[in-house]
Amino acid sequence: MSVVGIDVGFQNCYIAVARSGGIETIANEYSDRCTPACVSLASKNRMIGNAAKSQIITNFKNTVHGFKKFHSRAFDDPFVQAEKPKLPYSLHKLANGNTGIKVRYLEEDKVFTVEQITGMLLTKLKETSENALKKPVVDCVISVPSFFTDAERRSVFDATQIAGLNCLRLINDTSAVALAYGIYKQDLPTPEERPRNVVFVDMGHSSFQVSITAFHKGKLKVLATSFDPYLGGRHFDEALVDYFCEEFKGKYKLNVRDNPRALLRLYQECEKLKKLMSANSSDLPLNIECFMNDIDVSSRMNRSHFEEMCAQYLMRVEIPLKSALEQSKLSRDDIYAVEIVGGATRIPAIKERIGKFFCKDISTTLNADEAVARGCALQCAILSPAFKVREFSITDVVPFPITMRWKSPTEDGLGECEVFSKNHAAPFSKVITFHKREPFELEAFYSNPQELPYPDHRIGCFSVQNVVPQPDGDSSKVKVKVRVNIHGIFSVSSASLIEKQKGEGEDMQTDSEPVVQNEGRGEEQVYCNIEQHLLGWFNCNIFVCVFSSQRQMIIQDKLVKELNDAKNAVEEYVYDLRDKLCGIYEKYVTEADSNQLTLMLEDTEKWLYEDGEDQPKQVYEEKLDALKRLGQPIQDRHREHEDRPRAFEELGKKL
Ligand code: ATP
Ligand code: K
Ligand code: MG
Repeated sequence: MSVVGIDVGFQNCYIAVARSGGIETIANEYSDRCTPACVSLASKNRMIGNAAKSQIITNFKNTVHGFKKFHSRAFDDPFVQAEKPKLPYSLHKLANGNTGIKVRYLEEDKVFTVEQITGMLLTKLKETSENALKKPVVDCVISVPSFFTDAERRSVFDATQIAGLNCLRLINDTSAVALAYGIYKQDLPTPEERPRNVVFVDMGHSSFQVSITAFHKGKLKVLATSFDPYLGGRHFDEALVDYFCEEFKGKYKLNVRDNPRALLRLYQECEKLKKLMSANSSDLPLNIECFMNDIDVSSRMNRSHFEEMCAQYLMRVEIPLKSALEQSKLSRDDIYAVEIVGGATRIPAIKERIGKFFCKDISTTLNADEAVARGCALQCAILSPAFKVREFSITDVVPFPITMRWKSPTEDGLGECEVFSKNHAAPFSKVITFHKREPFELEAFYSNPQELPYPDHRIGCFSVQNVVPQPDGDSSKVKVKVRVNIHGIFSVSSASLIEKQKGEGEDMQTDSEPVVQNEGRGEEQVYCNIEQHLLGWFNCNIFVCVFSSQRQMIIQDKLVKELNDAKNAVEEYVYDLRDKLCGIYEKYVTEADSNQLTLMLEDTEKWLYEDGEDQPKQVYEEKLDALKRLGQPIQDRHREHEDRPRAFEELGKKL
């Protein structure tokens, strides 16, 4: 069984695997440990990761990136509408109102759901881990931002299923980092001692997350999380892009925003420039050749000017830090360390602000890019029965308080109560006791819509069925179990009718306020059915369809790859044999044969660029066989000759 952790970033994905030697971050076929969150659809196949990233400019309409925030978002959502004009590819409103992605694939216009696109990305990451582990990968742990709501988490979870993964846990980015920090620490306080409180800060490409976590030996407890879901490295790129667009309008009369290719190139160059400025405070050049309308553009930028331009973003760094500290009820002196991860924390002005706020030198003991993936792999190792690893328990928090409202058709007793408060421990189950004579409806929603980064505060409706009065006409006691599960997703996990015990007190009969308890003791009970309607939940029929199309796409990609390999094999053979004919093979072939073969190789090369450009696989294989029939005897003669002295030598040794 596999033990794999995947950090699915807005821009960058990392995979870590557990092996007997420990946790290891693995590289893809480009020897790159980072796989871009990018999917490119083409006329014959899909490209995913690095191959897709190289298509961003050439095939910009069909190369999808920056889609992580579209999970389960309505097309009409203001965030989606604000992103739309900035994207090189098209968005499309799906039948259920959600955001879909429209591309041209296999010579057809196609609309994919975000789950499908993320599913494609995960398929690639799965394949990369299978290549590294040399065995099938199914079990995994995947990271999500701590501010992801139920709908977003379920959407990511669906994507894992599309990719054929069994996600043991969706873990919050900062909790994965906390685990990666804590599990190897030998000197954590004992249960009697005061905890070690550590702040974890992660600023990635799209968002900013903070958590404060208390460590004891063998366990960690998240005390508070806070975030700015709309502050990340991309906003700093954008500030530069805005600046240069404006400058080039005056200086070169160029309207960069009208040219998607030029705009994409400018984004890439600005990101490079931003990274250079992190290491260098002097004036740096920006040069782009043949940028637009055959014009070369150039300009300069330095760190202090950049910081001025980004003042509005830098100002926002402190807000989540302050919020986390307040929620944790700790003082700055209680903080043992501030650990930062995520690419954008490399910006000096950001680092500085974090350090200043906590009056502390910040620590960078964790690998800023790989800590999330490593934490995911560690969590997977802990959850997997197939792997032995030190036990380490994680208590996470509920980021947004959850309220339930209930009503029944005829009985009165409409009411509501907050079942999970902010920063309540998670995963966690609670039992709510109702007194009912008939089936009733429960509605779950986030208590404070204004604090949600996600625009819909509904979670779902659950109707509790099979509820009947007691034989004596009294209302029945119905125990409903609600849960924030290991993925951070709310659910009504069961409901049961409690058989009235003889001699039980009458005080239980009223339909007053329900009692909320933590999960407890066993009683005689009959389970009720629960019918649920969740916000933004995939329906099963769609799933079947998506599964089979995902399989077809994988087969199609494989066919295209085999075809390309067959074609490349012919090309390689041609070059290889041609070189050797005038080199090492020269002595083993007559001049006439050599000339004939050279002509044939030339013809084949020409053919590859003309009629042979686009042939079925079999044609390339036959071509290669035909060449080998002539080339092989020469190669054999050469090898025989080479082997002869060696054979004599061996013989000599034996004698
Ligand atoms: P998210 O966590 O928002 O989903 P992500 O995990 O893909 O995104 P990371 O890989 O942590 O993001 O960080 C990528 C960001 O970090 C990009 O904006 C990138 O430009 C930025 N970055 C990387 N190195 C540097 C550097 N040296 N200086 C400044 N920014 C950097
Ligand atoms: K990442
Ligand atoms: Mg990240």
